[in-house]
Amino acid sequence: MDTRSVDLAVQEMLEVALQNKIETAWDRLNFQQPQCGFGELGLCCRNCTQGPCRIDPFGDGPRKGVCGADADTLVARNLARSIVAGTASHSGHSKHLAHVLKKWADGKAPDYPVKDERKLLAVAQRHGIEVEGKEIKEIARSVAEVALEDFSERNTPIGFANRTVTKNRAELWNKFGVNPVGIDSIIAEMMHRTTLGVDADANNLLLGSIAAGIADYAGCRMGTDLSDILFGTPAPVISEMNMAVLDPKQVNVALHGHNPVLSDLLVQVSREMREEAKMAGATGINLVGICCTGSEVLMRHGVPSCTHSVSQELPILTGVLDAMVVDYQCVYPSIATLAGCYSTKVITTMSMAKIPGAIHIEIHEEGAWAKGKEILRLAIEAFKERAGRLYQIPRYKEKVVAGFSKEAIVAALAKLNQEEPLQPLIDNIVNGNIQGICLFAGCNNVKVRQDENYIIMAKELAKRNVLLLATGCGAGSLGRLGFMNGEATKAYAGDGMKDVLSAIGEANGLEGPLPPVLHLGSCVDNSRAVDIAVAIAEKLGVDTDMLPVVASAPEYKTEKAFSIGTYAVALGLPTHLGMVPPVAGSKQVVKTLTKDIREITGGYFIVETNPSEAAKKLFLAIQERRAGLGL
Ligand code: BF8
Repeated sequence: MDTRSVDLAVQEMLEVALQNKIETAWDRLNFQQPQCGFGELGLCCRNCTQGPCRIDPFGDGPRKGVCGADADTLVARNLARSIVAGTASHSGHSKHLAHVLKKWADGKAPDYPVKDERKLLAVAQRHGIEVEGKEIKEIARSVAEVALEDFSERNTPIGFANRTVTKNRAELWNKFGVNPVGIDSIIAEMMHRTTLGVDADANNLLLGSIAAGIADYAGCRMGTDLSDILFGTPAPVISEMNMAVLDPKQVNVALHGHNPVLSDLLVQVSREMREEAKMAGATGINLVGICCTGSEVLMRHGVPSCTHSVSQELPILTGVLDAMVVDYQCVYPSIATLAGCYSTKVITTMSMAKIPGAIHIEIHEEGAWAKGKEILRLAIEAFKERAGRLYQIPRYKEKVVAGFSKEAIVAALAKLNQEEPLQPLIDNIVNGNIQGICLFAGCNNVKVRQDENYIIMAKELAKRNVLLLATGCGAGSLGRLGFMNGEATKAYAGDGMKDVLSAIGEANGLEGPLPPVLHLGSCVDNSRAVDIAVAIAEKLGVDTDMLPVVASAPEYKTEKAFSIGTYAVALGLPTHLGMVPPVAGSKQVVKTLTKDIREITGGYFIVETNPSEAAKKLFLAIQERRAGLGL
């Protein structure tokens, strides 16, 4: 058994790496052994130059850092900084989108017109913006300004968080003093609080972290809303996933990173460049996705996804990838080194995200189209260079149905009940055909056999009639391994859920049932899951902590995953982590996160590294919630 990945395409390419002595993330993990035990427990502090300080978890050595901070303070402070970094990433992404929207409204970004006016109006009205008799550009400017206002400190809590959750939830956040007044302001405050000699109270630091998590939710929600406005709200689309989506006869371009500002534009530009590619001897331009940018263009354009997260280096090894175009986040710098062995061009595009060895072509909203052409021309040149060279493309790929925005789900349900679209879903939760909902979020992590936790948990939960939602690389895992099509429903869903998904499929004129795992999009699109949960809660007249809804990050790795998990808990969800987070050095922090926090938000963390056990624990949490609702 290959202990590195379940994915056969990844296994095949890792063999190629071995034969050609090419180093991958898996090799580098080995080179790192043994990894620092203090770091793994959260017991290392580098926050001042009297350190680095380490605390002995066994109690024989030092119990305090030079300043006197104990294990609880260190662990809570380190965790807080991770969550804040995640919040800064998601909200940086959404701030970028707000600037694009504003520039378009001001006539400075003609390549970025509003594509979904209906969503623009809906978001505007949600934020109390007058829309009657106003031009689209004027409304767009107001929405962008309202979004940008959410970053700085004001007298009111963040709109993109507070206007999109239940009223009760927002009040509860106020009551416990965890409702931040600005995204950037809580990021700055938490950086301040975690420097030497500020906040030493672990629980207080954790409450601050919850506030940062709520700001992260606002950033994600803003990212989703503004992307939908600019590039269109996703609707169901059929595509494919895994490395066989690469085509040796075409110019293959991988879009990697997170922000659709670049990738969506390249999808459009590529249509114009097809003839140029043909003149170079290619049959066309084949765009494929990697990671969350891949999900963005899959959801809106059906661009197939090639691979995800820890296996991002491997498409280069096929020998047919002509360019990898990246924006930011989760892009391993190793790709530029690796590409040096092939004809692949790695192209960085953002001033804040350069990689030594890559070609840098900076994209700004002004003149973006021309830059997009320049990038694709480089890919066409690389295609010419690889003529006659050997290649090896794994033959694996799976059909996926993606594009499940909340709007798309409601539209599909409306075919069963036009007046009350959510009612059929609620009826089936009440009668038990659907026991509950589990959101799979997060990454792959090279420390876990890639995709294994997702697959085991998805099978266990689907057979127990739990409807699965997925985002980010979690959606990638489940898509690449065949969980996102109607056949998967027949293979894995329990009878009750099978009936429901078949009825929805039939009512919508599909050839089969909906998939058992609905692809909601990229990681910022975890906000779509919140949107669905809030809609159900409001329909039932309860808060989100009463719902049989749980979240899981079976193979997470990034700081962004910490912040998403934190906002899931802030919303009241039992939230599973499939890897032990670096908090085990503090009993107090562990207790607060897994038990005491429940008294405040209703949510809590479940840490379980065994995927079958994790599925059982989540199912139990769902049963507890059902009992609470009298179901
Ligand atoms: O934001 S799931 S490895 S790609 S962090 Fe990154 Fe994790 Fe993938 Fe997208 Ni999300």
